[in-house]
Amino acid sequence: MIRRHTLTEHIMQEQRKYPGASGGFTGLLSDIATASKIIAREVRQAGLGNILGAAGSTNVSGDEVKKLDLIAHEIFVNVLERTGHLCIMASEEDEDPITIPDRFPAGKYVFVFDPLDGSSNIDANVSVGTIFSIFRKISTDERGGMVDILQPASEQICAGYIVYGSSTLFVYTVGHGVHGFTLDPTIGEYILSHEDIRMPDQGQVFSINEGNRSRWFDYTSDYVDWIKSSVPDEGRPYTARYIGSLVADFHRNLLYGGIFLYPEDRENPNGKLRLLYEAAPIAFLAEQAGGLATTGETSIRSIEPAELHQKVSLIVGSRNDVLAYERFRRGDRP
Ligand code: P6P
Repeated sequence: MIRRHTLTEHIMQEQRKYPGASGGFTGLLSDIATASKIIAREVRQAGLGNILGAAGSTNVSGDEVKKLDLIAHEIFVNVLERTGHLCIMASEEDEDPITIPDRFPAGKYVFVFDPLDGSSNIDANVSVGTIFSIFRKISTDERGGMVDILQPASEQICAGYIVYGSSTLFVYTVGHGVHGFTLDPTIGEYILSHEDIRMPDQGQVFSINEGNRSRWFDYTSDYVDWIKSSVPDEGRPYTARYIGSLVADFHRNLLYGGIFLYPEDRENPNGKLRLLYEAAPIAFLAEQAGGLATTGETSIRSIEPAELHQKVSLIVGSRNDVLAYERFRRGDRP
């Protein structure tokens, strides 16, 4: 039997590259993996309990909150607040930063996350996912504060997502490539299944919600019309794929190549997606896999957030595809 790397072994191997490492970061990633396994169980059984459907509330961004959103949020907070690796957290599901209770030790890392992205798809059993970023604490305060959260996307030391789909996949980067691990539920371990993922320089898939067309600026409409008539070198035209779950749409394009676009429009001048816990981690992963992630004008990873739930336009995917959109954005036409 060929025994494959587990996520834990992979993290320990990464840790050995830093002789002075205390093991705290390794512990944090293991905690994230533990929380994700619990969430995977809840997502798998969602149709059986009464946790489908709306929780009767909306989050700070005005999105309807589903019960599983809250469950996933609470699982991450409960698992991560007590192990002494974090100084503070921030979640899509909480308007304010989440402090580490005094009864637990504080650590040197910051955890920013979207506990269950794509939740509007939950009731239809479509893939959803967790997206996360990790920063180092930069303040002198033991318990951390907003200054530790509002760091430039370029300061991320780790980014990743877990996609709860036909299988549960943990994908992460610490700046040495992008690696994917599939959960083997029979042993409760994530097993290396996608080592050093590389995004093709050009894809044949474009992902955008064409239901928003009436709101688009001309450069976006012109780009979409062009991409629909465009035939890449392989001679097959681009195909449209849009799941409405960022993690699922991005993961497909990461493996196959392609472009995902959620640009600014007349109603959303800053786009819809949130910088800190959606666009920034996805951008780190895309760049580590050889792709690009921009607003259409500037690199996502160059942006310094001004507020916790700040929105940003996101154009992410294969290098040549993103560059083509940027040409339309600045007024060039092929
Ligand atoms: P729309 C899910 O709510 C989300 O934040 C992302 O996962 C997804 O890419 C996007 O919004 C979908 O938005 O407006 O197309 O439904």
